[in-house]
Amino acid sequence: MRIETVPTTPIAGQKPGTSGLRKKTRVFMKRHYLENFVASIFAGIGGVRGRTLVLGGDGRYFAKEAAQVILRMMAAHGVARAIVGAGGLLSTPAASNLIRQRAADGGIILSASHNPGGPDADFGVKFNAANGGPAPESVTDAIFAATREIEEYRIVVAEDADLSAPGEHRLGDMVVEVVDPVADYADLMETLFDFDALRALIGGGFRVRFDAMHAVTGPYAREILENRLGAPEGTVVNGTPREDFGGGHPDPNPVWARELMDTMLAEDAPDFGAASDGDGDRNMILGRGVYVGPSDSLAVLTANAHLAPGYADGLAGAARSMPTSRAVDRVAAAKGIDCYETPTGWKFFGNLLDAGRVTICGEESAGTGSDHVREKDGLWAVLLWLNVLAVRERSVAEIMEEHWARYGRNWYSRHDYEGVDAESAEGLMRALRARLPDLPGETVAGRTVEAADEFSYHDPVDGSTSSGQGIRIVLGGGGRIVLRLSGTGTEGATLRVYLEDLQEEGPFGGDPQDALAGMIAAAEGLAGIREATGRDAPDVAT
Ligand code: G16
Repeated sequence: MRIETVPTTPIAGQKPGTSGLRKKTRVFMKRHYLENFVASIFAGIGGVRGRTLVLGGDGRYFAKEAAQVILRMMAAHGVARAIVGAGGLLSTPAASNLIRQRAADGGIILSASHNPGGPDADFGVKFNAANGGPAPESVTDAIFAATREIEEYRIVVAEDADLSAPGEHRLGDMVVEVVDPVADYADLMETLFDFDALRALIGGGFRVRFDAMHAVTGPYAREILENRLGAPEGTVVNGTPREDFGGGHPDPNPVWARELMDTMLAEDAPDFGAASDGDGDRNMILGRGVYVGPSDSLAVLTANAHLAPGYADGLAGAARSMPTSRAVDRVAAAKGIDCYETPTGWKFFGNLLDAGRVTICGEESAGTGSDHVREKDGLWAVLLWLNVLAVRERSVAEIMEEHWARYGRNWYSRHDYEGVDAESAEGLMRALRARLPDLPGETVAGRTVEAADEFSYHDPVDGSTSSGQGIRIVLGGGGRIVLRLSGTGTEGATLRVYLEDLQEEGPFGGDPQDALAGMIAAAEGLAGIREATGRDAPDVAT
């Protein structure tokens, strides 16, 4: 085996964001770009000699080439065994599961999640630690530090490894173990949910539609929903992973999963609809004629999880990211369990899950998950919903009505302003930050400001502090406005404005944009969004 040592120099801007390093695909394809970052991961985790690492991803454009480069670098840096999903595929939750099941030292996932794929779209690389979860900030900081000092990397000179089917090969001294990407994950799901009840539900004529958005979840959904649960062929649509996700935006929300929305809002709609994103960790839930927002979904699942066998003993606690609505807090309070508020980013749930403080976690960005892996998990959320529906024998719409009647409705919407000039976006945040001390007591859009601060998280498990995690303004009557800049965009800045308001008495129907009109006006009044972004309306409102 010939190992080449390639001299290189640091490349600016390789700082991992909310979820790994995401850049334009053409940036990743530049000379040394991928290699520098991968060698920096190896350095940042203290070297990889003798270690076992998992490798996979959502199969987007450039992933095949990148996987071969990474395998050659793993071999050259002394990795003992690489466990790779056949075809280079592994959904993010399946990768997390594999790392845990095989007691690997971590894994590299090639994905830019819900961002589009293709030569002119986005690519990403993230590292997950031995617990199966996204690397914590201490590790991503070490990786970033390594990117700024790198002088060389090593790579073996070899033919491409055959990743087409399960089997074992050698690349120099390293074993390349190619595994079925679906089987272990599907087996895990069978341990958590009542598959007999689900088979009976579906066999009884309950109609399901799952939109895989041409992304990685297709093979997983087909195996679980169609093969193991007996749903008719065609239940899973857009189920073949494509390098460019069929030219779409694999983001399961009412805007990007319009086709599914239209199907579910039509008269002859199926009973249950769901979608997942590029790498299979996000989910969207719908019933006939009803869309369940991610924050509400987290609250409903927290209230009902005990109905599934894997959670029959109850939940240790719940956690949500700060911008996620406080609907789950109301459920946790009623159940008498702790509810933690963490910064945006699944990595912040890891310590709470590892310490057994929480069982369920979720985010407004369409992520829900539990302690079964250390990532959010799209199909898991779908199966838990189905399990709840099977036990409760209610429609999705009825479950939502009953939930709101009991806990009240936390109206919620997120407004995104994408590709905004970074300096203007930062200027808006700076100006608002400066006003925070004076805001409490002021009246905005008819409501009194009760509290205003910039969120700082003190991890109760490892004692670390993460500051600058978004501005939150709490208004009387259950209103709240949160503003932060996204950490997953690849162009300019994305300003996210999260709007929430509480209604305690029914009727609960209506359009969230109408119910939140007061909050929307208050946000504009406080932050001057139109002027700073140059936009009259958000690019995406979900
Ligand atoms: C990632 C993170 C999530 C986060 C989301 C949005 O999701 O894993 O924890 O909520 O990005 O982050 P931001 O608001 O900074 O763009 P994914 O599905 O893209 O990996």
